[in-house]
Amino acid sequence: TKDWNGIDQVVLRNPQGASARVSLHGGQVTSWRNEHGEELLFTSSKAIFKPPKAMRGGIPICFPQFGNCGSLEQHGFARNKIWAIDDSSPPLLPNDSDGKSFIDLLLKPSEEDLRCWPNSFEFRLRVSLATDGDLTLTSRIRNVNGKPFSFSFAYHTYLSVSDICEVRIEGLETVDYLDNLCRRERFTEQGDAITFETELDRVYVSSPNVIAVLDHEKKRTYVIRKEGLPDAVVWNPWEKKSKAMVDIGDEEYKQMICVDGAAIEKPVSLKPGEEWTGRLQLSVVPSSFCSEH
Ligand code: TA6
Repeated sequence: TKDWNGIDQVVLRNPQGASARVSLHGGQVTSWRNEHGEELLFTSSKAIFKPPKAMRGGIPICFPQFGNCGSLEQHGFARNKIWAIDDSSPPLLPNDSDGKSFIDLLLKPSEEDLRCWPNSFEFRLRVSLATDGDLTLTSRIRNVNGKPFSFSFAYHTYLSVSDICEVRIEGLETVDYLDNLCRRERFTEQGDAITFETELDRVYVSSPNVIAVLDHEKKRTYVIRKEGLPDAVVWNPWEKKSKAMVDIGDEEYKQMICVDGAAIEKPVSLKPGEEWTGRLQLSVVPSSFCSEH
């Protein structure tokens, strides 16, 4: 199918009727639906579908830089580039394609990219949809015999929630975080779970590899499993920041939460020929809420 400006999208389906859509623009997952056709990722109603900007929502890929702490544009250039379908990549792991429908995408630096980031990389992304509806993104980034280079990375994942005020995040208790709202100063999470009543923009460092995002109203929990991604970004812009952003509705912050598997605090360094793998697996499970939640 075609996406917002005629750029190809690949639709993955499983036998139960779950689906996912991946755009060649940015290698961005733009939709993930369960077998009932319910959309599980947030997409802004005011998203701007105009290259090279990334669409606000889904899962933009932040590479080779997270945020604007570097010389590149915010979150790096990978999400603003047109990727190619890669039908040459060998299967990542034998169990990766068991019963899963998947697509392999490839990004290599253009002349323009090499001017602003002179490193010879190959970025292979596999997006797969399992028979149980789980969505898995596997990134393999290789240094193709250039000089050593480092990068930071995030799967900038916009989860769809009913009401941010009824969302709890479990799994990051007592984890240190860098607070983007106060000069990335380091704090330690004290709470028993993260709840939301104002803008929150944090990088939880060396975080556990399983994080749960509970949506009270929908009585369901997103389970995020990550490998090779030591950090977790948690972000909600809240009202004031949303009003300042053209590509999100003033009230839509209530229906989204970003929880990103990431490698930020310690950038990944690759010597010539070395390869890094970062994997994110998203599941949705019914959550039985006890009364006190
Ligand atoms: O921590 C997430 C973050 O860096 C926020 O500060 C905010 O800028 C968000 O990413 C969205 O960035 P974007 O460039 O997609 O608008």
